[in-house]
Amino acid sequence: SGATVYGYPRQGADRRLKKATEAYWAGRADADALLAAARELRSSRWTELRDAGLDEIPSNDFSLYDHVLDTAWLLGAVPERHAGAAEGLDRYFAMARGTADVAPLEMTKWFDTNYHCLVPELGPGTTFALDPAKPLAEFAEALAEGVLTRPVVLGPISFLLLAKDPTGTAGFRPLDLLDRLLPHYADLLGQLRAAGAEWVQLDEPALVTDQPADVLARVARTYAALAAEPVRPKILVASYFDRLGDALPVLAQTPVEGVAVDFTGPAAANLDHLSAIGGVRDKRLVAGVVDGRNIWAADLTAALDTLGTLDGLAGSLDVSASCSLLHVPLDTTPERDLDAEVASWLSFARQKLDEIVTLRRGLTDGREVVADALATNAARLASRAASPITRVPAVRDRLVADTRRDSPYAIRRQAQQAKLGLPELPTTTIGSFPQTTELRRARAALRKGALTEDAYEEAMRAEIRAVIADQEELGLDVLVHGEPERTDMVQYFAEQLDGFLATRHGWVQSYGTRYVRPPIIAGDVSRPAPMTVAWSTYAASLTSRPVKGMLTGPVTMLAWSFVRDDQPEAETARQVALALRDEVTDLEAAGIAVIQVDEPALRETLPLRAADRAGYLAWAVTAFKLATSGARDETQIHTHMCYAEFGDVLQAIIDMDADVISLEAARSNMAIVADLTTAGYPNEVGPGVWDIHSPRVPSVAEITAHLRAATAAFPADRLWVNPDCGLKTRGYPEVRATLANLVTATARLRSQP
Ligand code: THG
Ligand code: ZN
Repeated sequence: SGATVYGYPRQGADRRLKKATEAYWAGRADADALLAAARELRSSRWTELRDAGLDEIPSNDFSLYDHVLDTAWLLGAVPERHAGAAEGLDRYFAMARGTADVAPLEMTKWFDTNYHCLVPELGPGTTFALDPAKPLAEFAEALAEGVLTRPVVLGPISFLLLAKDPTGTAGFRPLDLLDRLLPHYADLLGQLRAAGAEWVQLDEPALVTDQPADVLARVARTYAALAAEPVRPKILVASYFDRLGDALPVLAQTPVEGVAVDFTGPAAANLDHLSAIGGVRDKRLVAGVVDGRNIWAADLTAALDTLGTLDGLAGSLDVSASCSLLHVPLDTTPERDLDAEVASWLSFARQKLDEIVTLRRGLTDGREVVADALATNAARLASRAASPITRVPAVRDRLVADTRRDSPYAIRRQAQQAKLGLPELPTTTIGSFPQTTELRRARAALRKGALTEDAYEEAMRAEIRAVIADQEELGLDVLVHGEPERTDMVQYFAEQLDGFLATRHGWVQSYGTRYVRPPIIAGDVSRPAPMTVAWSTYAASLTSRPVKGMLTGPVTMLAWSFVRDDQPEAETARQVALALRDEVTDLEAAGIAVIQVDEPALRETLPLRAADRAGYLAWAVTAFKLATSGARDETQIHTHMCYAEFGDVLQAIIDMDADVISLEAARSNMAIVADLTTAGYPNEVGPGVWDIHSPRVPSVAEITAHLRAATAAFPADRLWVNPDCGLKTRGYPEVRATLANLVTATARLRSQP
C-alpha cells in the first residue's frame, strides 16, 4: 500500500504565487520572474510532500491560474479571440482574464466546491492540437529532483462536460467532440510514458454527477480506448466529491489499472456499493478516506476500519484524501492566535499528509505500530466533542420562530410603497463599493497597531460619507453604505458571531489569484451584540433617501465557511439564521426600512446529485425565512444571488418570499427575467444590467436595451435597476461612469416606457 494525494495547495506560504502573478500583471516583474517563482514553489511542494512520507507524489496539479484552463491549453482549445489577442503567457492570461478588447472565458464553480474554474469553449468547429509542454516540463523538473511523480490531467469526459459551445449550435454538445479529442489524450499518454511516467491520473469528477446511460457508455468506450494504447503509463481514473452511483460498475469494468474513489461524507455510500459489485480486485484502488475539503482532524480509527473493509475488495489499496487538498488551507502551524486545544481539532493540508501517512502505516504495519498517533487522535476528537465551545445549551434550546412574514407580499407591497415612496424602476446597487487602497491601508494599520480603533472607525465613516454623497449625486434611489468595514462579508460576520473561528493565514484559492480565508464553524452559533447597526444607521443619518442594511444569509454563511461535521447542516443553518433574525430586528428598530439578506451561494451549494436537492433546498429556504420573517410588513426584505443559472432553484426563490431579489443577468441579456415570469415569480426582481466582472463601462444604450428586454418579459412595476453584483472589486472611475449611465437609462425608460 502507498500514501498519496491528488493535489496540494498551489499558492505556497503567504500566497507567494498570488503576489508573483499580480506583480507580473502589473508590469512590476517580467515573465521570467513569475516562471521562476512558480518553479521554486513546485520544487518546495515536492520536497514537502516527499518529506511528509508520501509514497507517490502528483505533478501537473500546479497551475498558474486554473487546471481546467490548463487542460484547454494542453489540448489547443484556444478561442480565436484569445489567440489573436496575445502570445505565450499573455495569451494564457487573456483566456483567464480577458484583455481591454476581448472577454475572458466564462467562469463556473468547480462542482460543489468553492473553487471556480474557467469554462472551455468548444464548438462544432473546434479542432484540438496537443501542447504537452506543461505536464512534461513539470514531470521532468520533479524527476530531476529525484521524485518520480504521477502527472494529473483532467480526464476527457469531465473536460468535455465542463465545456460550453459558444456558438450555441442546435443539437450540438461538446461531448460530441469525444472522438476528435481522444487521439490527443492518447498522444499525451505516449509522451508521458516516453518521459518516464509510470502512472498518470485522469480526473473524472463529472462521474459523481447524474449522468445518463449514453454518457456512461462513452466513459466505458473512452477508457477502453485509452487502455488499448500500446505505449502509455498505467491509468488511474480519479473520482471525488460524491458517490459514483451508476458510474461505479462502469469504471470497475474498464480495463484501466486503477481507480480513485471518495469514501467521505455522502460518498461513504461508495463503500457498500463497491462491496455489492464485488470490488475492483483486478485494480489498484486509491481510497479517499480523509476528507480533503474540510478542516477537521480525521477519525483515524474509523478510517482504518474503512480501509480494512476495502482491503479485501481491491487488487491493491492506497490511502489518500477524498479529493485534491487544493480546497483546504495549507498549514495550521502559523495559526498562533488559535487556542491550542481548538487548533488540535483541525487538520489543514499539511496535517492531512500526516494523517494519510499514519493510515498507510496502520494499514500495512498494523495498528500497534501507530498506536501513539491513534491515541493522540482519539484524545483530540474527545476534546472537541466535550468542549463547551461545541455545545452551548442556551443556543440549542432556543425555540424555532415562525418562518412566515405577517402578511402576504401583496399587502406588504402596499405598506412598503407607503413607507418608501419609491419611483417606478427604482435604482440601487448590490451593497459593496470599491475597496480602495486607502481602506486596505487603514485596515493593515489597525492590525499593526499603527492606527487606533477610533481613528479606524473615523476612516470608515469618512468613506461612508463619500459613498453616500456619490450616490446622492448620481441620483440612485435606494442607497447603501458601501461596506468599507468589510473585507470578506462572511469573514466579517464570522468575526462577530460566537461559534465561528477565524484564521490568520488560512487562505484557499477561490479563482485565479483570488483567495478567501473561510471561517470555521466550530461550535453553536449565537450573536453576542449587534453587528451592522452602527454603520447602517450612520449612513442613514447622512441622507433622506432609504439606506439598505446589508447582511449575509445563513446558507451563504455556511457555504463559505468550513462547517462542523458533527451535526446536520440544517441545524447549523438554524442557529445562524436565528442570530441574523436578531440583527434584522435591531436594524428595523433603528429605522432601517430596507434590509438585504444576501444568499449568493444558495444556487452554487446545490448538491451534485439530484436526489439530494429537495432536502437541501428545504433547509436552505427555511433558514432564509427564519432569518427574515421577523421583519414587519413595511420593512422591505431584499436578497441577492450571484451567477446566472437559476433554473434548478426558481421554486426555492419563490418560496423564500423576499420582497425583492437582485440577480446576475447582464451577460445572458436578462434571460432570467423570462424564466421568473414562466415560473410565476410573484414578487419584485432586479436583474443586473451591468456585468461587474469586467471594468468595461456599458453605455446608456446598452443598459437601455437590457431594461427594454426586462420590461418586455416582466411587469415593469415589479422591476428594479441595479448592477449584477457588488462593486468591491471595481474601481471608482468605472463605477461612477456606469452608475451614471444606469440612472440615465432608467430615467429614459421612465419617461418613454
Ligand atoms: N466570500 C467568500 N467566499 C466566496 C466569495 C466571497 N466565494 C465565492 C465568491 N465570493 C468568490 N469571489 C471572490 C471575489 C474576490 C476575492 C475572493 C473571492 C478577493 N480576495 C482577496 C484577494 O485574494 O486578494 C482577498 C480578500 C481578503 O483580504 O479577505 O478579492 O465573497 N468567503
Ligand atoms: Zn453577487
